[in-house]
Amino acid sequence: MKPRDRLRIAMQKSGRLTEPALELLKRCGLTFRQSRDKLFCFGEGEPVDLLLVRDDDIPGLISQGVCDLGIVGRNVLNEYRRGADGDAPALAEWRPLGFGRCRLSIAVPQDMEYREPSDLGGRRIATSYPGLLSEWLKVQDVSATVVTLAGSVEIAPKLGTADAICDLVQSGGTLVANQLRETDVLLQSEAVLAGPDALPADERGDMIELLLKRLDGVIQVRESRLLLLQTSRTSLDAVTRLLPGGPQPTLLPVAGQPDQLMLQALCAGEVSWRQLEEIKKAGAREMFVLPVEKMLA
Ligand code: PRT
Ligand code: ZN
Repeated sequence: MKPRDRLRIAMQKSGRLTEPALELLKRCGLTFRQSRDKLFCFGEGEPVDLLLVRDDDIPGLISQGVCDLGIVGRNVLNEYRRGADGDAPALAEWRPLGFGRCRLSIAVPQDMEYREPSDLGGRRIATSYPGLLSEWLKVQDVSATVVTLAGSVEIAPKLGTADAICDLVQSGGTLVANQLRETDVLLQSEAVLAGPDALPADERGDMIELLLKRLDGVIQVRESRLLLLQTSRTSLDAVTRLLPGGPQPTLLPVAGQPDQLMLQALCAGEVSWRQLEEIKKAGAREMFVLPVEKMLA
């Protein structure tokens, strides 16, 4: 294939990952002119174009060299890797992207007795992820029949075509609605940036490196929170010990209250209500958690 001088990224045309993927690329400074057939989007500023396809096709397009990178669920990428023949170029997960989170789980009818994976022995399990399921069954040393279905996996037990299922779960609502109960998690998934195992040796390799740097910056800012709080000097140690990971906090005096301090800490992830409540118990008050818009160290 003749070398391309523009980078091509495959992403889902229409589905759960489409909007957040476009938003992420936009934050990386990439904007696109949508073409009429909406399969190919030409990149306006940078030499980076998009191919909009079904998510299941993304790993194959990278493997064949039609695209240089792809944004796809880890579930789809790993399933492809299990099924890919040995001659196909290996694919790598370059970055986790922090959206499209879900898990691939085993679920059984609520009235089925289930304590451990060996209870699946001799049963039929419906899934759209035969590669990942077979691998898990092997690790668990369980012999079961894998029934591969393209969709509507959750109704298989009711239809009598399977005894259990292995499917993606997010809120768990679909399982409850189908009288199923989640028993084992095979894979924690989210959208990832996928690419070939090694960077191309031409200009596209340089472009990918540049994109990865921007992506890292965007992800770092997106996941950062600024925590502001007030504490007495005597509670300072106890409060500081509970702060979520991040660089050393900054301490500021509070006008007219010499025993009080204002603390400012950059946290490397969500700060949960529970964490806030713990920090408050340790002596903090006037707490604020703020998103970080931009950061230049
Ligand atoms: O047309 P195309 O093939 O591109 O789209 P698709 O229908 O295959 O994919 P889509 O848009 O449904 O999902 C794309 C990706 O989003 C998946 O590969 C996952 O990586 C990720 N994702 C995150 C999910 C979910 N959450 C999710 N909840 N994909 C599917 N689901 C389904 C699941 O299959 C089940 O039917 O939602 C149901 C469970 O949801 P809860 O909230 O009821 O538990
Ligand atoms: Zn799909």
